[in-house]
Amino acid sequence: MEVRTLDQNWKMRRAGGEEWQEAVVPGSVYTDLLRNQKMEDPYWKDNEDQICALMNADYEYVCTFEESEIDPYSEVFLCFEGLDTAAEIFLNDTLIGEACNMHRIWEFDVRSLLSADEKNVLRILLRSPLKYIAESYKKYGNIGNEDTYEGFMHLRKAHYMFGWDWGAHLPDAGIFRPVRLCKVNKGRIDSVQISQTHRDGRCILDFDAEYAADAREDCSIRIRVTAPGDEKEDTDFIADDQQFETILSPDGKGSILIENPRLWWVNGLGAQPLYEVEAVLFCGGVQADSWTRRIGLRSMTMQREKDTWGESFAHVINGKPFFAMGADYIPEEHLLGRRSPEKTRRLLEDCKLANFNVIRVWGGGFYPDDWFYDICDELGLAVWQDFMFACSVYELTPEFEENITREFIDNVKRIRHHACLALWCGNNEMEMFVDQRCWVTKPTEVRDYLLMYERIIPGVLKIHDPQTFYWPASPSSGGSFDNPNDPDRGDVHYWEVWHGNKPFSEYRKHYFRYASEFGFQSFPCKKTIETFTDDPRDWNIFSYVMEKHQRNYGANGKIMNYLQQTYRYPTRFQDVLYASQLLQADAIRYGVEHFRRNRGRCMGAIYWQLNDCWPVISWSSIDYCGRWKALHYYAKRFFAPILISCEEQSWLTQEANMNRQHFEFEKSIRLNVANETQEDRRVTVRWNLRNASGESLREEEEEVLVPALSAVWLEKTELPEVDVFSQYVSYEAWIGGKKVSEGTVIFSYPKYFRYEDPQLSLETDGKRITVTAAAYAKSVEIQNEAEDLVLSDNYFDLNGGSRTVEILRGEAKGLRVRSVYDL
Ligand code: BMA
Repeated sequence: MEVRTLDQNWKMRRAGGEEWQEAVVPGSVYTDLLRNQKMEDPYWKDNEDQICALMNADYEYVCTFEESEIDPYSEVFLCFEGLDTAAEIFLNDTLIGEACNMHRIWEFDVRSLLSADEKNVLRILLRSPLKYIAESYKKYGNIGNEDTYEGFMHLRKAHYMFGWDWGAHLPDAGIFRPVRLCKVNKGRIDSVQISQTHRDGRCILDFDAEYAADAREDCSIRIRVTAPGDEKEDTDFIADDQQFETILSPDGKGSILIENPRLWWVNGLGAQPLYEVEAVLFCGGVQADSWTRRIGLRSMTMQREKDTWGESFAHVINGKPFFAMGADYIPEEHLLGRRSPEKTRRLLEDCKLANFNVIRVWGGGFYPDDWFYDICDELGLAVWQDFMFACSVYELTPEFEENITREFIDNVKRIRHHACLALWCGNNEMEMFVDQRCWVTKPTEVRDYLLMYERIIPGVLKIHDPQTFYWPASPSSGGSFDNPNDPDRGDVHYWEVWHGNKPFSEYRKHYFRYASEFGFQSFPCKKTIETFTDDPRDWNIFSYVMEKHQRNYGANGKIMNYLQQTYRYPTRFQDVLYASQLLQADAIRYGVEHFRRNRGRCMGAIYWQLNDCWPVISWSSIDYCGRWKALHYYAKRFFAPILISCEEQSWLTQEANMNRQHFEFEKSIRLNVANETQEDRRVTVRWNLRNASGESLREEEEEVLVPALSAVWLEKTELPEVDVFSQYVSYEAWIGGKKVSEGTVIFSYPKYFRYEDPQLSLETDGKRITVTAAAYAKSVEIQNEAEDLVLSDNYFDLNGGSRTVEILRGEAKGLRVRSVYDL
């Protein structure tokens, strides 16, 4: 098949308008308007409102192209890999088709319409998404979350584009993925399904090719699998460029046996070797088409076994259950034309830097681009993939069913071969949602739910991807409204901390099997705020602009409420931002360390949320501009392969009220070392009781054997005499003379602790920065003028003395440093 990408000679305009603008395809209406200066920056102050209104109009795109060679081809079609969303497509003034689902791949036969003599004109009319959902709302009503425009669920367009509790109302539209002109010569490979069987150190690859040919009897498909080149760190490797070949049977089936396969592992458990699979279709001895993908040799599923607590829920790779460490991923942009592989790579590399091994693609966005999965394959990030349904009830009309079934097939076929694909999940929070609505729910709502997520999707997967684990919803306990958010089975979304206003010590009261959502908000840093307002009067968290960029109603006040529980009242805007980030980081650390200490019972900590799609106040650990919040550095530490953590009993954990009779609370520590690697580790655990200057008052040391993939508790130590205002405990884990993990713990609230002035100072040679403290310094932040530094570590505690960190990104210009002492 000959494929030509139509990415030149595009223009666009508001439908029926006079003036044509230059357009970039793939891209989007908003990015074209912005580039042509027909629109203001949608993220600036409250520009969003007027920019949203632009989507009350229809837009048209036109492309002219020449195509002289048509006759020799048996089939010629146009393939749209992503059309957002309601569109009519015309070629040379003839309507060739309509599209109404941004998640689908659309193909239209155009052989008879193409002209070989004259220029061809391709015209795409994009219908207003706002009008579309308003009309559907009139017809079907609305059952869904209130942050999003009415009727959003009736259009197969990423829901967040119509608003979310972290998303603006910016329903961009456009041709957001490539348009291709495809000419078939005798035959075409649609796709190849590859299944793997691992037994006795061998891997059998089974192939099932879907292909079309003018004369099947003259055709054959050759499969060639090429092993990856040698990598220094992998000593098991046998030979360079090993190749395996087979010819498929006429019905497209065949197998290859790979002895000594180099297994693909998630980050932290091993390497990510990727094998190339190439299928070539020969028709009449001539190459007619080819299809190439990269795969990883591995088995990956979920373990669900009855046990003393209920039923386990854990990822298993190559037979090894592992603890899931990561975050929930939302779309990276509101302006779809601004997506790029480079941005995604940087975000995902930052996940790897923070020791992630899993990422959950949340169901209210769109199925990510191919490059997302390619990068996850390379980095060893296992993907929990939701189907795109979230927080609403859908009308399962026959047309809707047909539309979503095509969507499932397109995406399953597009994504299934990826090594990183850990599981498919039916939807986000729908089972819980319908379950909670039981008393108002129409019987059809329950029926449609069951049809969509427990019949239609499993039916598609049975045919197109039977090897990947399917989970009906997130959260779920296995489906059919059987207590979907059960803490003892399946995955849990836990929101009592934050939405329920419970203190973050509350995490320790729960022992979920797999927490797939729990989160805490913070403000982004000042430079990111300056991307949406430069007016100093807005630099107050209760200003109109700051509340416009906060989509969880009233939540800037919620941050303040949590802040008063922990820190002293920060009077400067800059300090509020810093304190809010520490609060968020500590909240999530509290949860994750507790979950990892209880490894075995709990097997996953996926926090809400990784990223942002515009500059906003949210639960993200990396903001829209790519800047790391304190949480991302904390994640790097609390997701470390070897983690030492402390379950302390303190004033904070017991929420003791000092103004009541019998004001007393336990003061103790209980250390734990978690080992999320495949090797047993001999760990030296050291802890010190220290005064506020950082001087040691008591030192204890212990050797502990921490078996691979386990967490080991040390004995509890009571510290009844500790002065909660001026003494603290530091703890460290050492392996072979190297400190691998550490932390500190106090026994009151940070706001009551009498920090001494650590007189922090910095030195740098441009590549590294050394920070020195004269006393105990908590959550030391090093920042540059541009606030875009990425360091090997930041927001860490110092027991006095110095620490040198590496600069991974950004320039050591205008450096400054602060710690909790400064609040
Ligand atoms: C969960 C998610 C999102 C939401 C987040 C924060 O429920 O599934 O829908 O943005 O919480 O409220």
